[in-house]
Amino acid sequence: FIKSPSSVAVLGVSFSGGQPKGGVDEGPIRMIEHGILDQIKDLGWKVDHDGRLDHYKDLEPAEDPDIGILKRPRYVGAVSKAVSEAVESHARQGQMVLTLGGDHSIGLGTVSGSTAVYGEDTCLIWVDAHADINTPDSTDSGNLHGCPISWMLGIAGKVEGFEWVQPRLKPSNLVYIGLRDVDPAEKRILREHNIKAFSMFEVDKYGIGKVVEMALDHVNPDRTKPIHLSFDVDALDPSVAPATGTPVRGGLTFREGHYICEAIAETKCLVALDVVEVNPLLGSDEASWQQTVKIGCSLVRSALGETLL
Ligand code: 6HN
Ligand code: MN
Ligand code: MN
Ligand code: MN
Repeated sequence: FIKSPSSVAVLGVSFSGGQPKGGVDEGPIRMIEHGILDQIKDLGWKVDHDGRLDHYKDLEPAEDPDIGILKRPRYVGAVSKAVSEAVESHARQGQMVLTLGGDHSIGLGTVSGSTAVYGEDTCLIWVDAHADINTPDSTDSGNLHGCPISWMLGIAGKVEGFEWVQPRLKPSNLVYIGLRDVDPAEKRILREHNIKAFSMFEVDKYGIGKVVEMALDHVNPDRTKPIHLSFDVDALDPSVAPATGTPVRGGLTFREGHYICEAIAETKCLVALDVVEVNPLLGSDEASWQQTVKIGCSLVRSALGETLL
């Protein structure tokens, strides 16, 4: 893979079907209005964005009845398939791929696109309050943004809409940072598959510098493999990023969140970045959603090489 690509493709995925709250589909447009495209250009990147936000409305099935308790399974499956194809085609051209979400169900698409190109070397760093590894059988909510990783690992079983998925992610190439709201069934899955996770407990115990170093040592000891970073803004403390659908107290500080992105940028191994779950319709007032949009943009800049000095 190209260690320092010069061009970044930006995908705006205006999708909220993986969870019940409206507004998360407005994350991409608000980040673009805040100037993220020019900010990336100012960092020296060539930006490939066609000005289109993909709502994938044409992929919405006329009827999409629940399967068990799974909500909008065919729509979520079809959108992730389209996202996967888009990410794959940009990555094949040697571009960095930045995906602005949208709810985290689209992570199935972005990561599938990366693994299609980079194969089983692909490392996935999932920064989140949640593990998003429920299977269709284990989910209590039926919200598919809580399930994408189970498909990547091939433990989800057969569900209509997801026949296209090729599970190409090795459990040993996955690492989490920021966890603090993990369902009992998810804890069992993490243990069963020996998946490395740094919860807020480890962040407090070792400090973020050590945690990121240990996370990288686990998935990418020689810093030679391509990294996909999927950043759910609810990993940040709700005082830092309030406008998100499933906030959980006790999260990452502003600096800890940015440090993760800066340290990954420093490896020069980043090939794809997702910033998801920014919901401008949530948050108590105008200032709180604007703050969240702004942080989404600054996380992107940090991951794409903005430094403090
Ligand atoms: N996210 N574990 C819960 C569920 O519904 O399965 C929460 C999932 C949250 C997902 O924030 O991307
Ligand atoms: Mn394009
Ligand atoms: Mn998530
Ligand atoms: Mn989350």
